[in-house]
Amino acid sequence: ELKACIFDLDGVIVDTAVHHYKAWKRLANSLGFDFTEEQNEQLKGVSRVRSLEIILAIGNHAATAGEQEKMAAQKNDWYLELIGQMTPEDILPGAKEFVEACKVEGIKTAIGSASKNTLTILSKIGLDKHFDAIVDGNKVTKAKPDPEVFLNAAKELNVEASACVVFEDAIAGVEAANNAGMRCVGIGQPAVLTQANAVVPSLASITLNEVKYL
Ligand code: B16
Ligand code: MG
Repeated sequence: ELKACIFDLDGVIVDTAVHHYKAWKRLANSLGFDFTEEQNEQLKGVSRVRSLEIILAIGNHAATAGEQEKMAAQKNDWYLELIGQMTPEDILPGAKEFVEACKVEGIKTAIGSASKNTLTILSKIGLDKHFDAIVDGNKVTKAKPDPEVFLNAAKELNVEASACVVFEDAIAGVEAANNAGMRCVGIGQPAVLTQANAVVPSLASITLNEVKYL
């Protein structure tokens, strides 16, 4: 029986990937190397600290722990400038409608995101009051594919894992859902999100009724 839907934020509710990309590219360029949109795919669902490590490896750029901390903070400042421009129009197709349908049917909702900027983004797009629980990068210690973020969300909702469905756009996120013992709807391409129970291009392409029978 379906009791709760847990949504990843970036790539499921809102498309922030382009802003992450611009800020990381600006950092890479400031260090003297380039960072392509294709390479940016590797950062989806990955924490800020781990993203920086990946970028520094791409540029073959060594940095001390202190330097890395400053770089991550600089990237986040640039990222915050970019997401400061976001409005409710940046909500991905079908996302708000799907969350509202959950409410009508008595299905609980939560956000399960790696982002430490979750609350800022949700208030920018006007969805900060729409979820029963918000578990973000400030509340977890282990990154996806560890199931911690989704298990904590289920706990806050007081629902068992087997009654939850996760919505994820990243491979690591789908794995985290599997590791949590939850069903998972992939948002993206079936060839990429092979471990999901179903894959759709956006929340506009699936109904709550279909999710119940996954
Ligand atoms: P921040 P999600 C993830 O969010 C993003 O997909 C990933 O690209 C980003 O590096 C990570 O959040 C951390 O974000 O720098 O804002 O803390 O997909 O788990 O909602
Ligand atoms: Mg995501």
